[in-house]
Amino acid sequence: MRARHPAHRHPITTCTADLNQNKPPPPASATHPATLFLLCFNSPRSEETMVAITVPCTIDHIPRVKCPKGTANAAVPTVDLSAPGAAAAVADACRGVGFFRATNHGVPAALADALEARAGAFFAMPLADKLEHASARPLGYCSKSIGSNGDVGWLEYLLLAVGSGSVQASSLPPSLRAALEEYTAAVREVGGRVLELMAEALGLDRGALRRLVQVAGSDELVRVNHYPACPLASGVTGFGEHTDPQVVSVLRSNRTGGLQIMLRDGRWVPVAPDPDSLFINVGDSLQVLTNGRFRSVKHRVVAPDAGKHSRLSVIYFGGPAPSQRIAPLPELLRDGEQSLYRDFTWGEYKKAAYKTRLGDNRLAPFELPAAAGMEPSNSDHHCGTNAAVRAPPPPPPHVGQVY
Ligand SMILES: O=C(O)CCC(=O)C(=O)O
Repeated sequence: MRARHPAHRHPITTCTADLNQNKPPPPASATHPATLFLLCFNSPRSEETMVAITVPCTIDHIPRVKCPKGTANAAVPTVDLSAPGAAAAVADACRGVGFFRATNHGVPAALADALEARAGAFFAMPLADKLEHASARPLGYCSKSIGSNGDVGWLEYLLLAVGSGSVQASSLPPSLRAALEEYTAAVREVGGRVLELMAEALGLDRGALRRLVQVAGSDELVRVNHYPACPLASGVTGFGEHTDPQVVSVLRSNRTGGLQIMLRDGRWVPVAPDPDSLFINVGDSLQVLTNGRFRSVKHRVVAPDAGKHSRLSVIYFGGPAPSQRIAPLPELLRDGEQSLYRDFTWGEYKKAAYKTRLGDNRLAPFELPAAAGMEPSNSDHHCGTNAAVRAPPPPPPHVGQVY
């Protein structure tokens, strides 16, 4: 269980605001954040604001991150995917932050714009209509609950399977489904190309990583997140800190910020929104496949404050087939290099991940003693004024020059 600073935690026991309509809460709640109770985004009838959330839950605040101007942007590497040195630049970013901005990715802006418009229209529908798409948990529509272990955030989302390249969303409005399919196919291609660049930089067969996540039966997902402006308080958690368990994630957002990543020294930095770029995350599985050479990145999202535009993000997650063994690729291991992880399959990892909280270090149970000290612990540490800046963890053995 994550340690939470009480000042950053709000028990949620009463519902006062509607996710769609951003109606303000009663003044009493607004002036006494510790008694902000029962956060309710939607009622079954969207025009009403009263709700019933029967299970008590909490929502966190994300402390304000203060970074000198320019520092945040400088912390996020940019890779021009069409440039000759792209493979080396991708690998550098993955060994460092585990995250980068990809430019010249080739996804037409019109596809992203169309999806943004269709998704916006979907999330503007009354809750009752959206809930018609909520029956296939964990897939489908969901409001504010993330996973099944009590994590909540100020968002609603669609989580869909991408089967053999096409989005499994037969019940969605046809225009949204078509926009999602077109966009996802294009972004999936970018994910595949990025995996090829990574493989090239690691000295592997060019298709070695791509084949793991883009084969029949692989576990690919697309998630569309909608974070409305939060009228209850400032700095409310939209999506709590976590790493992505898959191999690779490809994210795009609209012009509303909120995404933050954790650097290797433990500092959090905001990621400036850039709808023209895609953002690539290294996932836990890629960390294991590379025996720690590439590092999965912890990230989180702050919901927009009252009066701001909603944030809309779309993420393609490239995960392997359930039976795929996740272990360091033998071609990467140097003489005498030990695996930092015990073997597992993607199916086992996913099952284990579903039992954890969002912010838990899900790889910890799979780490072998050689990995001890490599992974920053999962305790709270924040950047800026509330930062406890850590020294970078020691590199795993033989990671000096990967390529
Ligand atoms: O909305 C974002 O920018 C990130 C969301 C995220 O981390 C996720 O959906 O896993």
